[in-house]
Amino acid sequence: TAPAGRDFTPWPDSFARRYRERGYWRGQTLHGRLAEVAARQPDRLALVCGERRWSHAMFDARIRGAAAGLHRLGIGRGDRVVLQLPNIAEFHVACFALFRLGALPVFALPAHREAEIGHFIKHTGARACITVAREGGFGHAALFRRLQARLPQLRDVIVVGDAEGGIAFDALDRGDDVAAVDDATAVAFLQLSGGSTGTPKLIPRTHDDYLYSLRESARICGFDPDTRYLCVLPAAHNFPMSSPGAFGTFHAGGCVVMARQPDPASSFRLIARERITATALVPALALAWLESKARLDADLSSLALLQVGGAHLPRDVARRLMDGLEARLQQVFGMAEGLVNYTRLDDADEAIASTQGRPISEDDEIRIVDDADRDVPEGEVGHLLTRGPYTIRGYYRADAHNRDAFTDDGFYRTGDRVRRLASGHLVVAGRAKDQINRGGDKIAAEEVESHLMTHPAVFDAALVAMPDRWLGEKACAFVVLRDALPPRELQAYLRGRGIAAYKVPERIELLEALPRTAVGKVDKRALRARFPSPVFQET
Ligand code: J2J
Repeated sequence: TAPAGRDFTPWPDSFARRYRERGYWRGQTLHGRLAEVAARQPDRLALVCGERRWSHAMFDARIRGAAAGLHRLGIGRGDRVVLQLPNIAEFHVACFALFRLGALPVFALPAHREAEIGHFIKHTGARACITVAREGGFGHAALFRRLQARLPQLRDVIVVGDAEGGIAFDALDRGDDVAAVDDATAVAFLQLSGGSTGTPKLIPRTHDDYLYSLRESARICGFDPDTRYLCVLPAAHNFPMSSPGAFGTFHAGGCVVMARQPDPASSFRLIARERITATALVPALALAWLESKARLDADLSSLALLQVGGAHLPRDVARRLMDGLEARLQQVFGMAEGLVNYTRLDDADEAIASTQGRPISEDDEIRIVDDADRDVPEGEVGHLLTRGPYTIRGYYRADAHNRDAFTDDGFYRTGDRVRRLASGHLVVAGRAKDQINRGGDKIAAEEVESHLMTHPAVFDAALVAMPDRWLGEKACAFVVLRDALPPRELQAYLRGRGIAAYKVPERIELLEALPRTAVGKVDKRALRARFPSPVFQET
């Protein structure tokens, strides 16, 4: 069946014209910028991965080689290619090689399994994927081969490292240079949304808009050729990719160090060895850093900037990070759909500890509204709507959903509840969308509920967030059963359906019936009220 909906919703002409006039959109592509940096400073270090150390010239050569090889496989302009890779250098080689060809990486997270990956392939009509044979004991290439049997449109399974008989990514690096596709107005890739719907939505980002957000992010965060950025969150996530992340580091001519293991001790070793200057963490990981014994004898003196974002950072944890680490703390409140807010490096300590920053751009339009889309009085909490030079106007092939997710005049409904201070800084006060933020990993309640409902013994199910000391939130499923069943079996059932492990609820509570509101909807507020403390508390 043909996917319903438009691939890309353009900005209206008047907006596009303004964004160009103001110099936000400059007609340069992501790969074009990288090639420019490589030409200007070929010998500076660009990428460190394990024992491999590549200069910008070597990185550029590998990108060109991979692009030539992918081209020979027939991959070209407009093709979608699912990327599922751990934090290794090839992640970036593959990205920029696909950009050069005008092909679109579809960014999957390493935790995704049959259900998510199968959906990405079907929904985008992907004709190839790039992955590894195995990581953390899981066979990724085998997963794609199983899916290929069902979805023959997936022609090529390309494998980094030991290809196990598949197409070896490393062997692509041969052949003549292929001319780069240089259309900065084109969609560069499909990014994953946190989502709150039954199936994950994909986010089309253009070269023009993404490059603008990278460039400004790098400036705000003071990235320059001396920046050494540690990529410890999954590289495919928008935060370590673009805020300013790895792409912002490349843009600034700095060096990205890939952390394949996310545990604090491994990161501390890399920080000391590579003299890391900046990194990005989710609050759960920042807390793990604080509590890690390895911190006491680690040399973290090079770390000048510690960014924390992706989920609510409690004020007391922010204060402990400021006291316990020499690095400047920065809160980042962003979303793959666009809008990113940063506390500024020269903000007062209290603003850094207790706000989630202010937008990148003067042209990031912010509205804070009530349930009827009327502006709330200044300083009060409301729904955050936004529109701007790097915020999408529509999801990929999702016309029906887009009518709800955007206002008629193009504002994106973030689903976040915020208030704004006189300084323009935003404070995230809660969430209206039906999502669980499990330590930065977003779980769409509806998605897991529909998987639960396919079990013959399940009559009704509702997923809500419950408080967790480490992750901030975890998922709890309230389930009404038709036939007796140990809750543990439902968790095993969900895993068997092939959904990412982080989406499997840690707790399952059996009920006689779900509480309902006057209009007959499941009363999730009542379900959440069963937990002793609220999950999300503005501090
Ligand atoms: C509270 N909630 C937050 C914060 C994100 C930079 C940083 C993060 C993301 C990201 C990103 C939060 N406090 N500091 O893409 O470029 C929640 C909000 C938001 C959703 C977006 C970036 N920072 N959030 O987390 O697309 O609910 O992007 O709408 O994964 O995470 O999730 P995602």
